[in-house]
Amino acid sequence: MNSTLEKMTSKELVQLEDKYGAHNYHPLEVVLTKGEGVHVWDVEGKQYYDFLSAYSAVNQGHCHPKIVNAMIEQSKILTLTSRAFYNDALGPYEKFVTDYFGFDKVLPMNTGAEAVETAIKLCRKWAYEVKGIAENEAKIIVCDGNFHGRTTTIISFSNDPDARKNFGPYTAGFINIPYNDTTALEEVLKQDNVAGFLVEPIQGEAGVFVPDEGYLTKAKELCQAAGALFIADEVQTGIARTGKLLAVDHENVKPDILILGKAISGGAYPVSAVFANDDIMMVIKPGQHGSTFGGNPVAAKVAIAALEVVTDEQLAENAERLGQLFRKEMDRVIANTDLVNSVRGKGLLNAILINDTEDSKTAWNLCVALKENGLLAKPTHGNIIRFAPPLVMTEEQLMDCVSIIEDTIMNFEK
Ligand code: IF1
Repeated sequence: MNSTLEKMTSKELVQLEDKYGAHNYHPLEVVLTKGEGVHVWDVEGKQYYDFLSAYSAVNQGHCHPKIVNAMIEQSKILTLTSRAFYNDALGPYEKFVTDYFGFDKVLPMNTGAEAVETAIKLCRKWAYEVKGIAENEAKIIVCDGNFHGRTTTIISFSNDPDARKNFGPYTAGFINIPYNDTTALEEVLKQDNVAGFLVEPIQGEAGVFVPDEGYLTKAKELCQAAGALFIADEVQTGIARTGKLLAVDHENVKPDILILGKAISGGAYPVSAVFANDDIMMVIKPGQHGSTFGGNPVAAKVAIAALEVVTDEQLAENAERLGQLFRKEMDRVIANTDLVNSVRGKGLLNAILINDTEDSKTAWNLCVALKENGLLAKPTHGNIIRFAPPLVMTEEQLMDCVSIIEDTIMNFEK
C-alpha cells in the first residue's frame, strides 16, 4: 500500500476499521482527513461544519496555528522526561495555569478519566488525613445520569447499562442521587463519612441537561456546611464552551477540586488537569500518584498556547453571544416543525430534542441527512442531538449552519 500513489476511499477506510479495530464505537459514516477552524473535510474532499468539536475538545478550532506551532516547536526540543526529572516547561506551565484558573496547585494528567480518578483519590486521601474519616469508609456523592469517563472505578457509579454492565466487580464508596436536586443532596450529606460531591455543572452525556439556576451555588453551600469537598468535572463544560471560562463561573461558584481536560489542549494533544488549593492538594506526597506522560513538556506548551487562544480570541464571549443567537434561531425553526420538540443548552453546548422515542432511528437519520448537507453532529441517548461547534465560529458561519439545520429539518421525511 503506497499512500502517495493510491488514496483509499471512505468505504475502504471504514472497512479497515471494521476489520482490524475493536467495535467499541458506532461512528457516523464519514471519514475525515483534514480540519481547519470550524471545518473538516472527508477523504473525497467534501467540506463540513463540525458541530461536535471532538466532544468539545476542539473549542479553539481545528489545527489552530498557534497551538500546532507550540506543539511542533516543543517536539523538536524535548518531548518527554517523565517526572523522575524536572523539565523546563512544566514549572512555567504550572504557574501559568494556576494563575489562569485561580488555584494554588495543579496536578497534570493526560485524559479526562485520569483526571477524574485523580480527583477521587485526592478527595479520599483528604477525607482520611484531614477530615479524619476512618480508613476505607469515605463516600463520594455522585449524580444519576453522570458521565465521568471509562475507567473501572468511574463506570462503577454510572447508571448507563452500556457503560457498566459486565464490567464488575465494581468499586465501592459512591452514593448516587438525582441530578439537579439539592434536597436529595442535603439529605445524603447528613450521612457519616461523606468526603465529597462530584458533579458536572451541565450533564453532557445525559443530553446537555442544564440544572436550575442556583443549583451549583446551593450545592456548594451544602457541601461547605457539611465539610465535604465540592468537585466540579468541567472536562466537557470548561474552557469557554458554555459562554464563561468555566460553567461554574455562571454562578460564581468556586469548586474545592476542579477537573479539566479536552479543550485545555485545544484537542491537539491529550492534556488534563486537577486543581485544588494547598490544604487539599498537599495531602498527596511523592510516590502516591502520577503518570508517565502527565506534565510532559509538549503538553505544557500546548496547554499554554490553547489557553492563550481562549483569552486572545475572546472565545467565552463569542460562545455566549452565538449561543443566544443559535437557541433563538432554533426556537424559530422548532415553531414550524413537529420533528423537534425543544432546544436547550448554554453558550455553544446545546442540544435539540427530537420528537420521537429513544429507541427510534429518527435522530440518527437526521444526523445522516445533516451530514449529506455538510454539517456533522451525533445523537446522544437515541433522540437528542448535541450541537457543539468550535468556539471560533463567526456569526455569518453560524447563520449558514442554521440554514443547513433548518433546511434539513424541513425536508426530512421519517
Ligand atoms: C467517548 C459523552 C461527551 C466527560 C466528562 C470526563 C470525561 C468526559 C464530563 C472523560 C468524556 C466523552 C468521551 C467520549 C464521549 C464523551 C462525551 F458523550 F460521553 F458525554 F463529551 F459528550 N468527564 N466525554 O464528558 O474524558 O477520558 O474521554 O478524556 O468517546 O467516550 P476522557
